[in-house]
Amino acid sequence: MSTAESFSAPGFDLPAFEEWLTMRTPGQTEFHQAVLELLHDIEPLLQERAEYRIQNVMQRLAEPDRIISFRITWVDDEGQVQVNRGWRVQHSGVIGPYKGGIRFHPTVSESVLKFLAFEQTFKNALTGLAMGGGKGGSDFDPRGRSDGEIMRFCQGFMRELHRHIGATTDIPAGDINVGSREIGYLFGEYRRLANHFDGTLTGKNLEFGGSHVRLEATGFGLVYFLQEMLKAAGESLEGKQVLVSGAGNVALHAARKVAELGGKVVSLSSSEGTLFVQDGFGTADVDQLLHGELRSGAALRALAEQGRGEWLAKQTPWSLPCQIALPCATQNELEDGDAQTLASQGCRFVAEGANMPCTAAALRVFEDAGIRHAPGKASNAGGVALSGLEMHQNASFISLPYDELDVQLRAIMQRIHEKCVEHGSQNDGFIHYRRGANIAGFEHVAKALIAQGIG
Ligand code: NDP
Ligand code: 2IT
Repeated sequence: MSTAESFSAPGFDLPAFEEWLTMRTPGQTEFHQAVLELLHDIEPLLQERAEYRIQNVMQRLAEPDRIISFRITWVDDEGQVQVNRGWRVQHSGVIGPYKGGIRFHPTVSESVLKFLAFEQTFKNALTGLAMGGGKGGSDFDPRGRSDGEIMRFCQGFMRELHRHIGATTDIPAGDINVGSREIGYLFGEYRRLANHFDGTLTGKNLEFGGSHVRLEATGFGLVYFLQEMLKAAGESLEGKQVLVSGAGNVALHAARKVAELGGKVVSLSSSEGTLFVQDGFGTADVDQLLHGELRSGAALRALAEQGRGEWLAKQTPWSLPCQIALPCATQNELEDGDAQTLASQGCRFVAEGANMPCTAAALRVFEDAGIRHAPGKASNAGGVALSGLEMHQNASFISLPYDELDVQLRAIMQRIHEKCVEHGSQNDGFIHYRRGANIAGFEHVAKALIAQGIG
């Protein structure tokens, strides 16, 4: 079962591969989910092209290039020594240096980072920029931690990570609970340890090598992609009711752009509940959330206490009526029951701001209901695309103006949309975005992998 032969001739044996994957990486359910989602869409290619089977491309991609795991020790405000675990998963370096975010969250595990790094490889390929796929993080929970504790933790994390990264080796960035503050602390420690200043992290502040539009890029890029989806269906955002989940970087910038373009965002959420605003969040509401001191859940509750909307404690947004849903919080936040409710209430477009926010069963519901669904590897690629542009600027010691980068972001999202249409259009006119993105991303990575020989 573990030999390449099982998957090479005469055709690709999908059940055997699934068995191999689950036996080889027991319990890594998120990783299995991401691999199998891609695999189901590209199976016809594997059946058709003997080269992919002989080269054993799928098994090679189901095994990251390397995984670094390490202990982080740091001292909390009470003088107590704390211990956490950190990882960097360098999934594939065939189309460029490893590139992907860092996540700090108690749910972070090797499985979660492997799924994120796997997704990142194909997402980065879709951007058309020279970036391989990686992801890192820690099970550190920043909730309730002081600024000093966050700084010491970031420094402890970088004390180990610094020897594995570099501007042409591996370039981390932010993800859940890693924003500009954390990138600043991580970059400062990297710079001190490496004794040189370069673009080894992206998402930096503008004062030390950051790029305009990087902060906004994932959320704005998501909405640019959504606009293309709507255009392809002969529709527009104007007046549409939109559900957004999350209230972090991606969710708030997506909500800001939707509100700016005339759509009606009626929800934002956190792990504590949902804020429902019937007449829609205005740009001023979103700016208050973006620029306020409070974290997502507390900020939403504060808005509710000011009389802005209704706080639905412990609820997700998915029971509210909408035409468009933008899950922007975390993996598997939208389950099949939610998908059924969305479909029955008139939702027709789903674009993922988060990575893998919909369960496999939810995706089947969308497919059956004819809902147009964009996978994160296509629709949330704007963030890493801007990171790529930050790398370009750092490498040539320049800083491009905001408007120019915003135009480039839109153009990249439009090109990704075109790739999805090219590979995902069906005879009945339906665009299967997930299949399109998976085929386009896989073919790019597979070609580069094969061309570089075995090793
Ligand atoms: P943030 O930390 O800024 O915000 C995360 C938001 O999601 C918070 O509102 C948080 O609420 C909520 N959330 C986190 N975990 C859960 C959970 N288990 N259940 C419900 N809500 C939860 O992160 P980002 O906005 O940067 O990231 C959001 C998603 O977008 C992630 O999937 C990330 O991988 C993806 N992404 C991010 C990119 C980026 O550039 N930042 C690029 C592409 C994708 P609470 O505070 O209550 O936990
Ligand atoms: O999931 C993602 O694409 C990110 N968190 C952004 C990665 C990056 O390197 O900018």
